[in-house]
Amino acid sequence: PDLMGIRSFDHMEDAFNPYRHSLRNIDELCASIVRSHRETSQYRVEELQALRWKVFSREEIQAYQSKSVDEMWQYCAIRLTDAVQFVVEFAKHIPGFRVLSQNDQIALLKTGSMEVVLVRMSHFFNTENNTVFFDGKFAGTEVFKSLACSDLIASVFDFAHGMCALKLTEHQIALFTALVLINADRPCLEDRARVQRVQRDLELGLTHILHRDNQDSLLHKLYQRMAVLRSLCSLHMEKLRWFSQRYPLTVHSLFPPLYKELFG
Ligand code: CLR
Repeated sequence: PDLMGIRSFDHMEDAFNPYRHSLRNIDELCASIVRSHRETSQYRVEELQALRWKVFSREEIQAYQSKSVDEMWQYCAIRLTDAVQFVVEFAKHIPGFRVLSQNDQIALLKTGSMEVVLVRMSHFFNTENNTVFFDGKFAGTEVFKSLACSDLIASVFDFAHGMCALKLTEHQIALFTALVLINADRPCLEDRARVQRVQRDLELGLTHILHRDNQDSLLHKLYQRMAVLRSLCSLHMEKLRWFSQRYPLTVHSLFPPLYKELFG
């Protein structure tokens, strides 16, 4: 009977423990993701804040506008690839990402890295004059005119504007971008069940953070943003296909290998 008593006590502890255990784990998971996000943000919030009103002059804008299509594409592809590299670093530090197979890690990065860059863009965006931090100063859509894809640029700027309106905290952005990356619905996954388990933990983490911040209603809005992201990225791929048909040599010999590997 004594043993039984201990066992049933154990059992009660067990029934209690998964909850306490998972809560502690989720706190740890969130903390670790926030840390990775911070360490892989290209600029600090204060740095960017200080540069907020540094915009390109008319002459500088004209210089960007008179670049050739392929020169400007190459230039932007390099800037984007830099940003993607930080996202890859971020991914590598997400506890659940490391345990996935190499194949699945690459599959997730192929579809998710650009989406994360676009979410991160909101930190580099000034809604008061609709400009984004690019090449050392803040640039409006007109700076990207020579890319010849004004619809994509307008949509990307709209998206950034919408993200800014949500006024997410650094913690919320960190969890949201981790969730954008680790998504079991992506194509070409080997071990979908495993990705799903990691995704669930991240969803718990995001829900937990939003609840703690008294902003449960944001969850729905964030899922809506995910759908918009998906369409933006297919537009990006479409533009890249269009561009590489016209300038195959530029893409082949001048684009960063990582850009081609992920999007080509
Ligand atoms: C996003 C957040 C990153 C830093 C960063 C670097 C490059 C920026 C990017 C941000 C936002 C989008 C951006 C990009 C360079 C070019 C690209 C401004 C701020 C624009 C939208 C042009 C895209 C052109 C493609 C069609 C090649 O941490």
